[in-house]
Amino acid sequence: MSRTVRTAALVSAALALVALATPSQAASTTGALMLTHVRPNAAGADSRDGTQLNVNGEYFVIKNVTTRTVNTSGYIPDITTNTYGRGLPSYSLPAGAKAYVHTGSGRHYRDSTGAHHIYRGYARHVLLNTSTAKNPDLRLKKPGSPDNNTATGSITTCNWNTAADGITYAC
Ligand SMILES: [Ca+2]
Ligand SMILES: [Ca+2]
Repeated sequence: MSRTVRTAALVSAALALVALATPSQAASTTGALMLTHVRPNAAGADSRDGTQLNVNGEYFVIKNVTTRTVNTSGYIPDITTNTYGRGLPSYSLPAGAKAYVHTGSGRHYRDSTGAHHIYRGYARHVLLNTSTAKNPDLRLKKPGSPDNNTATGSITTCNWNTAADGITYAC
């Protein structure tokens, strides 16, 4: 084996190890809550005859990465292309638990799998299905932060570019 071929083989093996060790997308946070997944494009048509459909089929998922209960009140989801960053409602998310944060209305609850569901109360879809102009597409910010499409107060982010119908993406 020539030196060049051997080196290439070693590099290839090293890259394969890196690929195994690192998720294709690694969620992260500098705070108590972490964005882990997002479904920007709810399954089925978003609207028909002017009526918004399946608004709760649009959501993002947060995880409490701490060892204590965290209240989600006031955390700001800042969508970087608009100003629909209504603060999250009050909800006590247990240590290590995850919550689906739905765009529409509903009663917050914990389902039989242990996942929690939080409702933001919008009457329309707010996460862009196609968002290639900005990176990230969504920031979750500390309570009291501005929804001004900047990184101020940001603790965790998610980017999806073009979202297919009814598909969930890792952040
Ligand atoms: Ca959407
Ligand atoms: Ca925004």
